[in-house]
Parts: sequence; structure tokens; C-alpha cells
Amino acid sequence: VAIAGSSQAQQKYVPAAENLKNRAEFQDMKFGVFIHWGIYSMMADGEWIMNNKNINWQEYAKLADGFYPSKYDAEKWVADVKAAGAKYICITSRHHDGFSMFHTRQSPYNIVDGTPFKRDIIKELADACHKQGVKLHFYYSQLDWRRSDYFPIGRTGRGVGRTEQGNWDSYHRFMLNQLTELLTNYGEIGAIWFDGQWDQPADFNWRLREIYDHIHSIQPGCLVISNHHLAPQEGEDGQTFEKDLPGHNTTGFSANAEIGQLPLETCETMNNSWGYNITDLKYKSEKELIHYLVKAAGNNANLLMNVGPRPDGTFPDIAVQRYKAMGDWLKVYGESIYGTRGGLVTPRDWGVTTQKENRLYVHILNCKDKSLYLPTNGKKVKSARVFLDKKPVKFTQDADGVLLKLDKVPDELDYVVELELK
Ligand code: FHN
Repeated sequence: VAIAGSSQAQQKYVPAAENLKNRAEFQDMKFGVFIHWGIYSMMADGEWIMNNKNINWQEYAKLADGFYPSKYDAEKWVADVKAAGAKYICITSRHHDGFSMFHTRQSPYNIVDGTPFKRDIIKELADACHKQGVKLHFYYSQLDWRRSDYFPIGRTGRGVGRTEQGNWDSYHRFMLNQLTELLTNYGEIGAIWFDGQWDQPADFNWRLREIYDHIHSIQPGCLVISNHHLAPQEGEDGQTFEKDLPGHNTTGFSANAEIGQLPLETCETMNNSWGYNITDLKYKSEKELIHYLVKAAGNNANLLMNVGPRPDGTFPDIAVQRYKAMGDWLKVYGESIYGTRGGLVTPRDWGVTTQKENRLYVHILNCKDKSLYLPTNGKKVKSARVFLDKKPVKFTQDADGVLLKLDKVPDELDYVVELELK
């Protein structure tokens, strides 16, 4: 394993001014759509099928010969994303199976040179995003189940017929070259979202600083976000939590993920699969999805909610409906979500607060009582009203907080009370 880059790892990363601006904008956006799409979608059993079924890499590659997503319409995808109220898309440019969904010159195993479709779907998506004002992020897998230079073979991808040798320098160069392409051929990119470090032992040298510096040298404003389930590392610009709100660890991914100072995101999928899975119809309800979005905002994080498009290039109908429901809710309540940060009152059993300057939005998600005490750390409240109809809400205050006296026991999906702080 090469150790180049270890001296760089000691150097402090100083983000460029445009990077800091993009971090703030990223936090303001609050909601993004995650898209897992690849040739695996044809098998309709999730994006891990190559590994899970131990499919030989040469056999798996033949899937590409049949990939022809005849209904793919990037403009429609972006329109659906906008209807969801989401402000950015993060799409798999290359997942663990090693197939590039963009036109790379680094390997013919890509959407243009390797399929009868021959269209660069990422280019079409980038054009539609730029046209419709949606930010584009690229998911990029650091592990690869197919390339012979990805060596040592990691925890996964052992049953696909790879040889027991390789060349990390070559693989590292391949990644840098692909990142150059992603950051020069598709306009302004909001973030590179890495995944896969967990494939190698914790002390493995991924030469991350070289990779991160390379990204910032091409687009200084581009955020580096990595799904490594650890504390943030030097050179990163955001921290993501898989299937958990920051600081929670219900799924086991985030056991070592201390919350740092960087912008936060949580990613989740609408059913239980990331890539298209024909038998997985366990979609989260509208209420669950909206609660997750609100809780993410209250935990000072964005929500990145995934869809796995079908092999024909369309989003599953249920996903479109659910996104639309989120968008309809956001049309009414967006002011209490977009542009906010986690509020003064930290997350509670009854819900969360979000905040924009002196305005505190109290999101009551689950409360069986007409009165609700908010510990405000001594901060005084000037006025309180119901967000929806602006009716005043009665309240009293003591040294530590404020007691809201609601007109009724809240039974809405999210009963929002708006406080003006002194
Ligand atoms: O293995 C991947 C998985 O396929 C998916 O991409 C998720 C998304 O966060 N990340 C990895 C699992 O941690």
C-alpha cells in the first residue's frame, strides 16, 4: 500500500471562500434526492447483487449489453425532484460494481461506450439540473468489485472471480482521472459524495488528502462529503450519516461517527433498498418521510432521500407520489425548513425546533397535551403564534423557558408554532 500523501495529511485544509459559501447554501437547501441507478437495476434486486450472488465479473459485465433505459428523461427527473421540494440531486456516477454511468475515457465500461443506449445520462442530468436550478452532487464509490488494480481486495467483492493481485497506484490514478472528468465535463458540481472506505481495514491509506486536494484544485467550491461513518477528516466539507440522524446510531453504521463542525446530512431510502428492487414495496409513509425531514432539520442536518429508478429509466410510481406529497407539504411549511438551522431547543420526544435568526419554529410531531414546556436557556420569547393561521398562542415564561398553552391537543402531522425571540 502506497503511503504518498501522508505528509499532506498533516497540513491544515483551508476551504476557499466559495467553498464556505457553498457550505452555507448546502445547509440552507435542507432536502436532496439521492439516486442509485446502474446496470444492476436490470436485475431488480438492489445494487449489491453482484457481491451478494457472487456473480463473476465477466458475466456481470454482460448486463451492460442489454442496458437501454428507453424512457429516461432527465428533464422529467429534475421536474419530479423540484416537485418534491428538493434542492439537490446526488446520483451514483459509479457504484461498487465499477460501471461508470458517465462517459469516462478511463475505461470502456461505461454508459456511452459499453451499452447500446450510448447516451451520457449524467451529462443529460447535469444539463437539466443547471437549466432547472437544481444542484448536482456525484456519489463516487471508492471501492470496486471489478477492477483488477483495486487491490488489496476488501471486505466485499471476494466472490466475483478477481485475481489476487493488483496495483493501488494505478487504481488511485484511475480515480483521480475520473474525478477530473466529473469536475470538468459537467459544469459546476455541488459535491463529491464518497462511499466505500469501510471496505478496507481502518488503518488503510486511501491517500484521501491527495484526492480531496485534487477535487478542490479543480473546483474549490465543490464540497467533499464522505460516508465513512467516522469523525470528519481534514479536507472534507460536510459530514453524512447513513440511515440515522446525526448522533443517533440505531442502524450500527454510525457507532464511531462523532459529530464535527461541518454541515450535516442524513441519507435514507424510501423503501429498504437503494438500487431498484422489484419485491421491496415497503415504502415509508408520507408521515414518516415528512417527520424524517423535519427531524433532520431540527438536528441541524439535511435529508438526502433515495429513489432507485427502474431499468427503463423511470422512478417507481410510489416514489413519485411520496416525493410529491413531501413537496406539497413543503409548499405550505417550507419557510420553517429551508434556510433554517437546528433550533435553540434541542430535539425532544415531542418534536424538534428549527430557527432562522430570532424566529424559532416549534415542530410538534407527537404531543398528547395542550401545554408544552420549552427549555430556552433563559432566552425570552416576545410573541407566539400558530404557523398556519397566525392565531396567537398563549404562553408564560420563567427563568429557564417558556410554557406554551395550546388551544387543543395537536393532531396534525406537524403542528408548527412560531416564536419570536427577544
Ligand atoms: O454499500 C453502499 C450502499 O450500496 C449504498 O450506496 C449506501 C448509501 O449510503 N452506502 C453503502 C453502504 O454504507
